[in-house]
Amino acid sequence: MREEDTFGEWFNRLLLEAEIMDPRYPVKGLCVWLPYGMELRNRVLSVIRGLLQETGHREVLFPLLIPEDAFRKEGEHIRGFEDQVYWVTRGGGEELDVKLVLRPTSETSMYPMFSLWIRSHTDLPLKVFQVVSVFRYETKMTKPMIRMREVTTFKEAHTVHSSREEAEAQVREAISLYSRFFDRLCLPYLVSRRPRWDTFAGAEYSVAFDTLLPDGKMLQIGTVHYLGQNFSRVFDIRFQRPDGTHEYAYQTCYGISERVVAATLVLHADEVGPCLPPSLAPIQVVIVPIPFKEEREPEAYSEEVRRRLEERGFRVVLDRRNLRPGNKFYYWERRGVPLRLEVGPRESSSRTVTLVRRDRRERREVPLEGLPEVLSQTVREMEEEMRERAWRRMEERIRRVSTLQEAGRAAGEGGAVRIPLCGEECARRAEEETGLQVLGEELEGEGGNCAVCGKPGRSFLMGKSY
Ligand code: P5A
Repeated sequence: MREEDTFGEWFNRLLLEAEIMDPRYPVKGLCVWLPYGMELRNRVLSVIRGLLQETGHREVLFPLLIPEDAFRKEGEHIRGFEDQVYWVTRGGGEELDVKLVLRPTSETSMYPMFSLWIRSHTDLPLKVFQVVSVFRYETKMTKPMIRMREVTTFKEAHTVHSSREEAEAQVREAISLYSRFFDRLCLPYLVSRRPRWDTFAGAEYSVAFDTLLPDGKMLQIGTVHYLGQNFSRVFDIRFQRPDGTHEYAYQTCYGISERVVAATLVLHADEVGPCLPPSLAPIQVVIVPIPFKEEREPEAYSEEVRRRLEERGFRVVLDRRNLRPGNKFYYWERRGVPLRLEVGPRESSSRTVTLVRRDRRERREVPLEGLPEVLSQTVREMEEEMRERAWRRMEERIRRVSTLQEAGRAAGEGGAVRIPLCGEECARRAEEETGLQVLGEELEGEGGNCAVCGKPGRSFLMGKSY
């Protein structure tokens, strides 16, 4: 999968065949979530909701439309988003007095309200999140889930604090929370601080998570931004300290989108289709009855297996359609169902099942007695292995290099590099000379001599990216 269009075609086909998303909607950059895809989306959502709620974030829902004056308040923010917004200028036949933007993200929709809510240090910290659609008029080539014009599953958190230290501690909490989230999706990631030119519009600094896709390009799967007082000054978000003085608040925000679903699908896929991490899979186990010659399928026994597993909370389908078992295997593999149980006359008479893991396709006979325990254990082992395998594959393709020539060569072979650079000026030079992108400075990384000027440097990530 070297050519970009090949990856794109493959991914579109995977989404359609797995019945996750239909990319054929007649507006560029907009797609339809299909029922099975929605179930997957909702499971992913419940993981992130759980993590946010456990760490004290409360869910809110702000309007989709933002009045022009609020949108234009923060200078950097407008410069970053101006070219990407959709405007609503008419209601029916009338021109609107106040033009409205469809939110490209919600800072300018939320922060005027924060200014009304926050009075005192006792109102802080404020930690909220919402799951909404945002609209961005993307000009690069759009791709289902990866670059949408309607991002349908934007999970954005916004926090407000009474000191810089507390807000920066929140940045670290967000990084840890997202790390745990990606671990649950069995996704490998690299964390780096973005260079100034790639910082979120209006932020002091941005930390991003990237993962490596099979075509050798990096995909940003989440970002955490320290906003400092940039927005609180323009939106007048002030609080009274215990000593009676007033101060502008310190803010952070962080977000992820359906890109994380795309990454989960492609990083655990083989030539047939995806393999979903079993704890997230809408269907965890498919039972396929295997009829023997003229005998009828072991109907009662298959039912019994299904009932036993459902009672123990597994999401199970018993596929009794009139199709050959081989066709059924293929059908469910394309949908990423992680576990398959084959039940034939032999299994029926010995009261066992044949268990097949989607990722390894190895077969194993398991007694019905104790099957739920074996499956729970298998789910844990399988996720651990999927996570490790994906990490290994990514790390193998991220080479540590010390010169720009080596960086160019490694990226040409379909990967990314860690390279020592001394700062942003040399990072710019490195981009110009290699045609690659500097993703950012690793938060934890080994230094070396700057590949551009030779001074002591820190570890930067470079590669091609979406
Ligand atoms: C953080 C949340 C923000 O918008 N405001 C609120 C901040 N950050 S961001 O980096 O611009 O976006 C967060 C993540 O959303 C994903 N993303 C997209 N996914 C699909 N299609 C798009 N067009 C798109 N744009 C951004 C990225 O993963 C990004 O890190």
